[in-house]
Amino acid sequence: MKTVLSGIQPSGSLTIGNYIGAMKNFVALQEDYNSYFMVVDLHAITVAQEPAALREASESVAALYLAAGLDPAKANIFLQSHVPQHAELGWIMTTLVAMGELERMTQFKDKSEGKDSVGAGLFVYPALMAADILLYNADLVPVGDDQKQHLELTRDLAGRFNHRFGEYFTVPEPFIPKVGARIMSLDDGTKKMSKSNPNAGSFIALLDPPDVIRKKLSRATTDSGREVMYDPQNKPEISNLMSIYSQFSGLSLDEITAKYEGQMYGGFKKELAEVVVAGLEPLQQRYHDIRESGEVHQVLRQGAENAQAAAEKTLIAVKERMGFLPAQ
Ligand code: AQP
Repeated sequence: MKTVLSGIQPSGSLTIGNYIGAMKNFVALQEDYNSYFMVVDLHAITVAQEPAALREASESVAALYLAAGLDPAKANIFLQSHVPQHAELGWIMTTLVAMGELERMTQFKDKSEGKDSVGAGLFVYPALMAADILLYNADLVPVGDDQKQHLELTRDLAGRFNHRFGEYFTVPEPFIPKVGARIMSLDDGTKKMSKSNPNAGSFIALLDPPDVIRKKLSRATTDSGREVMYDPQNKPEISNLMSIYSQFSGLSLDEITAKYEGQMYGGFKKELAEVVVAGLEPLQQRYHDIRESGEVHQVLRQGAENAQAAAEKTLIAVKERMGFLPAQ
């Protein structure tokens, strides 16, 4: 059976972008793959996190995984920091990656832009991400479009290791959805929706109450013009709202275009809000039940135990190939 792996950072409240671009696909893929889905807390600390907020967000992301439909009987669900092999292989990957490769990463450029001081962790983040994937010899990595470049680098590092130390790592393939791989910000159709955006009006969080969702969508920026028409080049903002509509309703973009032909943006946005509210309601209900039950802790314990067993095997093989003297 092939292996799938992915993760989401507990660096804020998960957005519908994280859901559409990543989580929704995790749920579908667990049916046919040996699955590892992590809460990547070691990645989250590459930008400053307040300890209480990190703790809360880590548990919350794990509960959202379950609420969205990840099943611990089918998938290993765990926190990255509970499996120390990630940090160890991460260091090894840091020694294989070149500074120039890391300097080319657009996410690093975006996240460090305009900052007086940038942590070295943010710079070497892609080496840790490579380790996450290679530890389990994942065949497939479901991610949104923004992670494509990091995945390319992972593929290069797997090939580099195999070339220098002998074939060992599987070279992973990205799994990027055709529609919804880059949900854009509600206040700027040229920027990706991000959970750490300080303007909460720029994203819809999966746990936003219905009235907040309605307000955010009614205020969402729209392009000039009035036609509800899918044209990401010339009408990025209305096209983005149409992608969201499509993802939550199951209607195709053509069907949505036909449905709103001749109508104004206002009516479309109102109905979109109801589609999103209805789509999120069952997930929110399940989330609150899961948090109340406390079941997350047992799921994370079992997930970490399984993950550690697989990760340790890889690490032993990697260290042996690289010439580390085994502990006797
Ligand atoms: N706007 C988006 N559209 C589609 N997919 C998205 N993803 C993120 N934003 C969008 C996908 O969600 C997964 C988890 O992302 P992450 O937590 O590892 O960090 P990120 O990619 O940097 O996402 P955010 O929300 O922008 O987080 P912050 O603000 O903390 O940096 C990934 O598969 C990602 O592609």
